[in-house]
Amino acid sequence: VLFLVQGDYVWMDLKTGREFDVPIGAVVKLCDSGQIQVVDDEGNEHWISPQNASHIKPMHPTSIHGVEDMIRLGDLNEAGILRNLLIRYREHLIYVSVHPLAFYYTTHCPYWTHGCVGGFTNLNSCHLCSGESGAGKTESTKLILQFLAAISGQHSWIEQQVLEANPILEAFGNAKTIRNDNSSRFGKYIDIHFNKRGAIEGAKIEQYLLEKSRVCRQAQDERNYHVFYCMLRGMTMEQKKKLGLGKATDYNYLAMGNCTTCDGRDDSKEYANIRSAMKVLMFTDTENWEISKLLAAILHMGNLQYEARTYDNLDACEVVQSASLITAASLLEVDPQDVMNCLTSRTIITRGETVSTPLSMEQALDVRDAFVKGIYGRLFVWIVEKINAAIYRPPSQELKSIRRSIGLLDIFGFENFTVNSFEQLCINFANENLQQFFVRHVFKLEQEEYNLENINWQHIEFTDNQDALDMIAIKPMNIISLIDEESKFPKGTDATMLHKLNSQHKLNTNYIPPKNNYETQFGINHFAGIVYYETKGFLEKNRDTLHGDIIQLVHSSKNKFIKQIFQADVAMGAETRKRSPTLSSQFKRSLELLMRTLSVCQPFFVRCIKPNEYKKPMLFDRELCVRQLRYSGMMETIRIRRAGYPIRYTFVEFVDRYRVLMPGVKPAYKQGDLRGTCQRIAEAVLGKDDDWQIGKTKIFLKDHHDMLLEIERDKAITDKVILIQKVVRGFK
Ligand code: AOV
Ligand code: MG
Repeated sequence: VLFLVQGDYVWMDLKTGREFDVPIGAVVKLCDSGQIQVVDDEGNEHWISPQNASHIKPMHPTSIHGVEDMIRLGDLNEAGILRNLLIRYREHLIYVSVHPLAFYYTTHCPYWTHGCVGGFTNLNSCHLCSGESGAGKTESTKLILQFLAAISGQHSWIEQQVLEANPILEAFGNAKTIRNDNSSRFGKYIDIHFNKRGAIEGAKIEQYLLEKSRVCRQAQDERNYHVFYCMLRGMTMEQKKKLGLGKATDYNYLAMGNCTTCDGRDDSKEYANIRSAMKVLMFTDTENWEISKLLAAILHMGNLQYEARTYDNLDACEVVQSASLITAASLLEVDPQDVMNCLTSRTIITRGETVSTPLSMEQALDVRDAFVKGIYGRLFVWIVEKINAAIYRPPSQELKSIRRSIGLLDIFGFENFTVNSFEQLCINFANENLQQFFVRHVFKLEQEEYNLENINWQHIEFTDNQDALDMIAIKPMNIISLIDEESKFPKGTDATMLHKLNSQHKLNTNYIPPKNNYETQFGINHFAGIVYYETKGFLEKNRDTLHGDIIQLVHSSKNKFIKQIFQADVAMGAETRKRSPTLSSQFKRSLELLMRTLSVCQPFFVRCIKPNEYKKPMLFDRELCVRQLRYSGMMETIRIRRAGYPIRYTFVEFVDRYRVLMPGVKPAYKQGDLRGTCQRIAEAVLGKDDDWQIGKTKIFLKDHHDMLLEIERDKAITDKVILIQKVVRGFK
């Protein structure tokens, strides 16, 4: 029988049976003649009758006002975790931690003072932000970076340069989407290098797969990359005049989503920030101007008008003579007539003869868009290289061994739109990879180690996304490889590709084939939910090639900058270009390299949870949060952490660190029976029956054991120092 008084906190389970319903916190308002009135965390009142008394349970005191470190919750279940998130969210203390396997970090960063930065371990560390689009990965990455800069305490030029790289990357690589007003449309890994005094001495940025299609196409209520709008708002009239520029609504490439402004963003102020950041990163005025010229040329290209024509019964078209054409050509420093020819016909060599065939209107538009995407994509890569040139210092041979680094990974989050295309497949594939890295690290390797060391251990069930990942990219005939194969096949179309995917995978539970022969989409059951992909345009996007006439046009340009960013393409030659790797294979390769880099670091996982789907402050959607907690594996993570032994030392490490706690114990290298010595020390300090274990090569401890050992060690060392001081004084 529950004895409750007014003001008591309880869990209330209304037993609705809905999938994402978990018990909600509530406070008792009235107890009256057997009936209890409670107010739940969302402010709703309920009367609970005596026969429903089993619907309420008392709340553990730790859940009443919340805790900073989630592992300390007494009610360590979904309801407890969810309420803790809610409390932190309401109080604007959004960060909580579950150190060290997985964590959300707090504003006070208790976690930082542990092993990660405080006492540099031998291992470099990496911090992986994950969560769906808009959850807060980029903001967290920025906070971590600022924190690292603050503790490094130098305020050096290089440190400022590392910090200022971000506004530039965001200007060119972020955009407003319906999920996030500042959505990253590329992935980045920043490796920050520290010298042996712990000061930042440089960094290196790796970028992954910018969504180029956005330059030409945006969905309703979405924008192109920020930089375009900033430029149009922030430039002087005179500069704009030189580039022939007007306002955002004048350009097809900017106005397609019917949204040229973004609430809460001041594009003109942002422009000033971008410019000053570029100065810090050593972009010269000339370079800046050249970049603006290319951006302006892109906008003018998007305004070209076409007219359909028929030549010899062939569908053809012409570019209408217009100011846009003349300005675009003059900014690209090419002949307008060449631009026209390039965009409306294609040169092919058959039987040694060069012939020019006209392009249909649709093809011509595709060629134009491909050119524009080609320019923007290469510009982005050039900008990242330019930034790296300013902030990256290769280590000298002598420094290599002592330099420490901390890597920060911020990729594009899991996405599911009404219409999803090839880009979403790549983005979600990357997230699937990251999730597997997490699962491997937290569950698989963990349990493997317990087994190898013969540790008594209760196996914990966890959801493994390996099967989905195998189907997407690992096993033979995986989805990516089939798309790739079809992209290389001259007669391949999006339809033949879908057919192959169906026949190969229709029986796989992670694959959802189209319902009928007319449907052009397939579905994948990702760890974070089912996503349907529209296959139209898949092959073209994956091939990502520019035809020879365009390269020739660039080659003929007098603009040194555009020639520079296309340098590799011009040098390549037509045949090599045709065989150059597809987008998905390049992306897959760069993800593999990334995973390899991460696997030799000590990882820290930052799990970002999105409170609501409406980009609104102070709106906590319980169901959405539970869903994210579940698919990200938070419950299992906490369970494994509670049941497991997060701290472990090899026998040598343990003996050498803690032998001060037992008089007369010799250093490890003088020990015959290391295991026995470990055991003796642990029994003496931690007690024989406490829950620590000794394996074949390591000793396994809980957090509180580690804390106790450290406190005792501190005491022992201080005592020794006092003793030595006494002895020294005694001698005097
Ligand atoms: P994302 O990086 O995870 O999405 P962001 O880090 O860009 O998401 O966060 C989205 C928005 O949420 C930000 O612009 C802020 O308005 C708000 N926000 C996130 N974290 C915080 C915070 N710590 N404090 C205050 N507001 C925050 V994407 O890049 O779309 O996957 O591709
Ligand atoms: Mg982001």
